[in-house]
Amino acid sequence: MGKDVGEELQDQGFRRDRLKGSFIEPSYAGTLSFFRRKYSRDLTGVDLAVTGIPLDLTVSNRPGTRFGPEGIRKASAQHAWGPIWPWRFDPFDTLACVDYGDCHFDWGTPMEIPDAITAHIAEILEKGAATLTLGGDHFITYPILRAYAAKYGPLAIVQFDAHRDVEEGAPGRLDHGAMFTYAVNEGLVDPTRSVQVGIRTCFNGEKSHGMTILYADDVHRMSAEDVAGIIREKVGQGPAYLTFDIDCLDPSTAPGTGTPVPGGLTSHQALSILRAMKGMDFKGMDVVEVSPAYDHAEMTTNAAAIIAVELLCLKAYARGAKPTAIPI
Ligand SMILES: [Mn+2]
Repeated sequence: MGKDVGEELQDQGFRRDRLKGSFIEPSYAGTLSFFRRKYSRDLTGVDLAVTGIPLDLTVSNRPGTRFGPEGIRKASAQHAWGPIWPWRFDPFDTLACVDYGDCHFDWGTPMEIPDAITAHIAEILEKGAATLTLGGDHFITYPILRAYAAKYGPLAIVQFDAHRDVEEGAPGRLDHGAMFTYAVNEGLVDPTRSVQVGIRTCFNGEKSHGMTILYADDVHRMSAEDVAGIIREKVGQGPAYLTFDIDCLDPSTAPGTGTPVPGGLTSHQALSILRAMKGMDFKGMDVVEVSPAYDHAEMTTNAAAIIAVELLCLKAYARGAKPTAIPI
């Protein structure tokens, strides 16, 4: 558990004076930054910036994901107290991390939004920090990948999702069901090294541009270690990006999303797979499609906050974080 450093560090969202470590602050009070990180645009010494992209203009069904970043930040407060179970370390002891705030764009000029997102992520990458992005609908991953591919070349994507998001569409359309077709066609994604996990829709035949598809039924029959083993083998050693659409989880676990599909993963399944992937180091990550208006009892924002911090545990582990000997 993090140390209670007293009143002087409450409202850590703007008062904390160090980039690392976790300190106790009431979960119901204070500035609701992501896991009580400092809100800052200063990336000096920062390993990873968390940023929100409050977009819901590209959805095919229910909107509301513009409230996703706010919801995930609020839910994260109750978990921001130190070592994460069962990793037994605090990822923020290893990763210098800030909450970079949100990407801003004009909702009245939607066709300009993709470039605004790419520029927002590129300005973070240029300063040497990685990103964990809170969506926003899933379209945001495409302009994010543009920024990442400009720096690293084509990336493998590991996509947790109910949908494959590979519909055909005229380039330039804003569509959260087609953007991985655009990303593959533009050479941002290496499909032969990419894996889609938890899929349970297939409108576009069986094609996923050569990506490996692990349907939800397969995942339910497999162990977490076997799923992680396939991901690890396919991705290999090249640069990789992880995108987690919260609708990969079953609606009984995560109802607060725009296009829910029954038959998905439990939180335990998803977290077990992520934990079995330890050792993999993703260049960037996102958690998308959280739509708080359809949530109940904050169960979806809560799941998203934990998935987000476990993604940071993956990154911290790859950077040498070690489990504490102290029981937690
Ligand atoms: Mn989806």
